[in-house]
Amino acid sequence: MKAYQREFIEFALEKQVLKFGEFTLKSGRKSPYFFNAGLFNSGRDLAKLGRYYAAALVDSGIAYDVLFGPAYKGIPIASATAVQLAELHDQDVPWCFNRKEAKDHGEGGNLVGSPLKGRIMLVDDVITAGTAIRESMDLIQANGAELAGVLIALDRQEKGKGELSAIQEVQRDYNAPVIAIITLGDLIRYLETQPEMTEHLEKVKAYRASYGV
Ligand code: OMP
Repeated sequence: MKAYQREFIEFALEKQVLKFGEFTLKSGRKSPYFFNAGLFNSGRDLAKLGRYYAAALVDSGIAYDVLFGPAYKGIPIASATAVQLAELHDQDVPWCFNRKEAKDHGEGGNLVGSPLKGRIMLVDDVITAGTAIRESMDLIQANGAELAGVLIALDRQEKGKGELSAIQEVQRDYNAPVIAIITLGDLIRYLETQPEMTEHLEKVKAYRASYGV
C-alpha cells in the first residue's frame, strides 16, 4: 500500500466517511462497512479529496482526454480532481458533467463544460453494482466518445449478479481499466495493522468471504 492510500483511509475514518456497523446496500446486502463520500463536506475536505483522486490518476499512467463527473456525486469530485491536477501536477485537463434533466432552452443539451469527446475518464465515488456507470456509458457512447477508464475512491471488490465484480464487468464490457484510490483489500491490510480494530477486521473479512471476488 502506498503512503497516499494509507493517508486516504485515515482521512476517511476521521471524517466518518468510512464507518463500521451494519448497513444495507443498494443491492440489499448487509455490509459491515460503508463509505459515504457525501461526508467530505467542507472546502478543505474537498481539496484533500481532489488531491487523492489526482494522485491515483497520475499514478495509473492511463492516457485520457477529458474528465467526466456524472450527476450528482461525480460533479464535485471531477471538479476537485481537475483543480488538483492543475495545482499539483501542472496538468490542465478539460472536464465536464451532465445534468440529470435535459434543458430545452438556453444552451440546450444535458452536458456542461468541455465537450464529451475522445477518451473519457469517468470519475465517481463508489461502484458496487455498476448501475450508475452503465447510465454514463450510454451518454459517452451517444456522444461518439470512448471510455478511457473509471476513477473511483473505493473498489468494494464484490460480486455482481454472477461471479465477477461490477468493476470486472465494466473492464470486460467496455475494455477500460478501473482505478481506485483504495480497494477492500487495502482496507483489510490497513485494519490488520490496527490492533484496536480487530473486531471490524473479522466482520469485514467474513463479508469478503461471502461476497468478495
Ligand atoms: P452502483 O451504482 O450500483 O454501482 O452503486 C453505487 C452506489 O452505492 C453509490 O453511489 C452509493 O449510493 C451506494 N454505496 C455507497 O455510497 N457506499 C458504499 O460503501 C456502498 C454503496 C452501496 O449501496 O452499494
